[in-house]
Amino acid sequence: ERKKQEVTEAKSKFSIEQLKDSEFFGRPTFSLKETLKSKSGIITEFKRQSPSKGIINDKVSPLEVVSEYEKFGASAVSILTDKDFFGGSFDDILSVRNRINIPILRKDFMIDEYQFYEAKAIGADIILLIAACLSSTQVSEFTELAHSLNLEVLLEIHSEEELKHINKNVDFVGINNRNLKDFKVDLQHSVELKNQLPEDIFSIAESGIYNEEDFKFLKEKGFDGFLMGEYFMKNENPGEKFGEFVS
Ligand code: IGP
Repeated sequence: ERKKQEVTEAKSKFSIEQLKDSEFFGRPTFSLKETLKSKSGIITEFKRQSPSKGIINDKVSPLEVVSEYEKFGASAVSILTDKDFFGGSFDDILSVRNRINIPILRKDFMIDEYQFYEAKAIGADIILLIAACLSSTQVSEFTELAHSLNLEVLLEIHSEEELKHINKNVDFVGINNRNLKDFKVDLQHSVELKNQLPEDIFSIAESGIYNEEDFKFLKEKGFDGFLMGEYFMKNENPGEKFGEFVS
């Protein structure tokens, strides 16, 4: 509901035609399918705050953090654009787009076609679809729209029920280790879900990876990628922390 209102307000400011005229709209995008294999496999996140943790880090700028993430081998960076829950903004992506050469995931709650044009206009390469917020029809329609804009699609699931939302067109399936209702993290549950995925689809383990053991465990279980935010962001220098993690 809150998101719907936000989108309605945004639409009244810029039309889709205006978004199409923006500087980044026609740029060639970067592909996470490529960088997942050629780099660390980790999608590092820039996140100032979250509903479960409150303020995580409000002292660092997106540019200083994501440049270091890139330098130490991130396959992509995830940047929150949701303001109310996560303290993010479009500027967080706009201010770094021209400065890094790896894919950017626009992390937000996608509920309306308009947001895909926005994502493209601010310079994103990948968008997130959260199965829990969408119908199967919406997932396939939004996937088609994203692809028509050269955006890759990460579909996030958390339950067995949501496996039904997967269609062969989505580029990556993310399994959220954190339950968005009670914020509990359960890696074992994610592994069980992963074992039920179609074999040829890229799998990303998301959230609650707080140490090397968690990471190794998930890697051994065959995940192709890993989305990590807080573990790095809670440090004074998140980029450096990531550098230590991968070294
Ligand atoms: C990162 P963490 O626990 O490493 O900070 O998690 C990322 O997975 C998490 O921010 C996330 C998220 C989401 C945020 C996963 N899915 C959906 C907002 C909406």
